[in-house]
Amino acid sequence: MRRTIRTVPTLLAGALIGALGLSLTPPPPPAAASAAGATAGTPAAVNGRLTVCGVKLCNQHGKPVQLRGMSSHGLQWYSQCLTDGSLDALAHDWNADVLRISLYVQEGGYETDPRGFTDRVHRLIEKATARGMYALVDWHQLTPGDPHHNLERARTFFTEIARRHRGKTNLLYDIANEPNGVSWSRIRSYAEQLIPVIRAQDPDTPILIGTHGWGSLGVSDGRDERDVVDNPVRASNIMYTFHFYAASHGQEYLSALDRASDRIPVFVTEFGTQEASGDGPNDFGRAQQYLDLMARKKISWVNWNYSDDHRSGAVFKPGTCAGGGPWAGKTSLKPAGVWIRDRIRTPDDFPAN
Ligand code: IDC
Repeated sequence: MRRTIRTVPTLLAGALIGALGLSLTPPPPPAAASAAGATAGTPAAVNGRLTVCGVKLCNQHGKPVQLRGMSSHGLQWYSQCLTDGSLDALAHDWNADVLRISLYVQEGGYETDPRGFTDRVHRLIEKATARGMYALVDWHQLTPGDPHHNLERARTFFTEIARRHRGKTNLLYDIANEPNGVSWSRIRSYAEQLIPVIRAQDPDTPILIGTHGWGSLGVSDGRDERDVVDNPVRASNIMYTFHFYAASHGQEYLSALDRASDRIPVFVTEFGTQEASGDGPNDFGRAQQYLDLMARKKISWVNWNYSDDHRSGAVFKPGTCAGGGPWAGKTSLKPAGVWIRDRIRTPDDFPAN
């Protein structure tokens, strides 16, 4: 059986939970995967439906888990990097638990072709499901930064996604990538309008909410996590997102993540080992500090990004996607790709505590 999501304590409990998961409650095979019979022992099969438990994310047995995986680049630009071969590599060579499906709303994304982009997301959810990964559907609003700008579009999009996929146990919804230029209270009001729309279709899938200051818990606006702690979104089974870029965001961000994750459920839905532009030199030392913190506290994370964009944060070398790989192994990877693949593949860096 392949190694999957890390639970507490690490190896023994992982094996035990895996065994329990398979013997007591065999997960129903997802429709798309049953033909291939490929899902037994995968992260999504072993851990099943995820639920927010206190400040953690728990599997179907109530054990805190940490998901690790990759974000796509914008679907409007880099769909060619999301092939059957590349997703096989992500699931079976990288051993990723989760694929974040990054649906830009502007910049040539969803708003230009709602039908076409919604169908692309449907297909990618099925591909992640067939490979036993969690599918994190990312409503990638960015410019403008006020999520209310896209509220009607989000209602339409998530209503269809939630209705179509509500029978699945491997989904997560991220309803606002990086709100910016707006107060926390404005984001909160957006979340409180959209969440009931999603819950009406699918009452159980965890919902992730972007925080102010580009997902910095307010830090980049000179604020901090207390805005959220003092005024949480009035809904259950939700988490708040935090984003960082290690070469740009140092101790102040790290401390905010550490403090916040003691008080509210936090999911790092995007980070890079380089600068906030997604480019420039990597700071692997600083990035490892974040990873150590997230391992210790079972904070799930997703790295930006699984494409061959020229920037240093895109894991593949330019030309890889047009050339159809090679996807597995290290030959096609930039330094950030080699580094992050190692950290997704390896078991817990930290002993249980
Ligand atoms: C970048 C992309 C780049 C694109 C730009 C604007 O790499 O190709 O032109 O967005 O859309 C984020 C955002 C993410 C950014 C990334 C790197 O969520 O969309 O991608 N980043 O700048 N937040 C911090 C960094």
